[in-house]
Amino acid sequence: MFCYQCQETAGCTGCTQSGVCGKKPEVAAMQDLLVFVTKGLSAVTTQLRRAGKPVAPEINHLVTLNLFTTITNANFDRDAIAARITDTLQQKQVLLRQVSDQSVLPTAALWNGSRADYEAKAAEVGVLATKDEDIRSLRELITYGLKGLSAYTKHANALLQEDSELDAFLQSALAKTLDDSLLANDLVALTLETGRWGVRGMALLDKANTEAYGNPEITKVRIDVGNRPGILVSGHDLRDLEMLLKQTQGTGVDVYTHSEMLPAHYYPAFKKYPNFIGNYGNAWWKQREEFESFNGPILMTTNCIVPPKDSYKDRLYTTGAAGYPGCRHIPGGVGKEKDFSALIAHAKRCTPPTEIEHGEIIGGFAHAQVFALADKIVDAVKSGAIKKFVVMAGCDGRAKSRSYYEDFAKALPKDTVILTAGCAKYRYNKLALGDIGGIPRVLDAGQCNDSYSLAVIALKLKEIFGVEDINDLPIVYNIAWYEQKAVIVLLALLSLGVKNIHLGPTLPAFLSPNVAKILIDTFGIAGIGTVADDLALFFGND
Ligand code: SF4
Ligand code: SF3
Repeated sequence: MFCYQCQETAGCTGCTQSGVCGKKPEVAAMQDLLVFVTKGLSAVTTQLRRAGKPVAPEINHLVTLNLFTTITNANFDRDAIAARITDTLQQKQVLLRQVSDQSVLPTAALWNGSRADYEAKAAEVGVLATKDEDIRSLRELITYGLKGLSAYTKHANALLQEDSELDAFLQSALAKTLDDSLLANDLVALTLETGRWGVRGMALLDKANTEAYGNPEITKVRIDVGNRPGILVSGHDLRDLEMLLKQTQGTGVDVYTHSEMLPAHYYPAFKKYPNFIGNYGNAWWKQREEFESFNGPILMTTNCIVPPKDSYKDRLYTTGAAGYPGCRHIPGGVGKEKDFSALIAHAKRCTPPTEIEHGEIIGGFAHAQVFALADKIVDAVKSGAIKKFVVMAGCDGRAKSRSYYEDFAKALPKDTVILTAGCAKYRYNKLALGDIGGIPRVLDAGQCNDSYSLAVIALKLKEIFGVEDINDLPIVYNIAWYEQKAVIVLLALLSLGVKNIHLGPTLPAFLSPNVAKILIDTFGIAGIGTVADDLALFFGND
């Protein structure tokens, strides 16, 4: 196997024996083949669109769900992934018959095989199949961005929002990663185009979430526990949470969020459920301890799954793109009502969660809430009470070096405000960092996709302060990444013209030296140093 798509890749170069995440070679192989056949299908749909033929929404959903399935920590179930390959090949064969000139298609579009062929084919089509390291780097950078974009699109689709132009772009870009006639310059341009569509994808999801559930608002979220049995929901899918909340009414079972599901508490629509208690625990990588002490069933709606301990494996359920062998999967596609009765019955047999924390955390600072506070914030900037905003969005992870982010947050000057989104926040959202004239020093917009809100806020401030360039605002960017959703967030910020983003705790292994140089020279991308050095760098001249 060879996989280097996440920040924790072995030796900062690539996982070759087994994944640091727990992905086994046989799962990596099926993921490689799933990406390959999805690219093949995308070449076919792109050709059909070129000929003016329509592509059904179900095919768009298949593409996005396939890519989502291959995101880090989403799906470890080899058989489930193989089944998606089979389904994709079948759909592709049907569409292929509508292509009049198949000679223009790449080999991935024409390949077909049965389950017995999958291992052998997978070995030919992985990341290393592209020999030139710069082309490989750019193809993977684009593919990972598209994986992140697929995840966000899938969530929007679950709320019945569609953007067929976005799907058409996504598939054409996937097809272009197969095209040997494209040179490095073409792929650099495609990378930036992917970022532009990333903004559009996040805007689509923002619209889907806020139209369905209202605008996030300032909310205090309990982090202690009640005395009834509970179900813990993790991942990013708000529609799944909504169905679960409805089905648990009157059952005597409570619902708690974990990791990236925390921001659900900020939405008005979820506040009406009396059994929606609070958030339990921290970022994804602490789940082996926290799922154990939760005592009840856990629903993983998306990444990040850590291979479970036997002590709670029978309590772990997956749905959507998520999967783990031996854990029960709750089926249901777009527009379908999922049946969570098995989890509810399971919860009733369990003891209530064991308390691991006490108190509250505050969040809900997505764009509408921040706009409502705009006068106060602008006054604080004008008076000098707030000197700078520090965007610290992105992912958390288990690497020891990530203690940097907690130390950095603690060491920030008191006249700075952290803007956050994603599970990166767990490094500092429980610290007593105080407030500035009533404005908390950590403003949490929501999940990683709500980084969109941070961009919208930056654009609003640009307008209010009348500056020409987004980089003239008193905002600095110190972003943590782990998996591929952070890649589309990064590309989206670059496409909006944001410069000098610091990215850590390490730069992606999939950036070849030449590609890294382009990002450094063009956008001022940099890694992280020590807390003291970086503070001097960000605030030295103030
Ligand atoms: Fe390694 Fe990350 Fe790939 Fe897992 S997702 S195999 S940890 S690079
Ligand atoms: Fe976290 Fe996995 Fe990326 Fe949505 S839950 S930010 S790492």
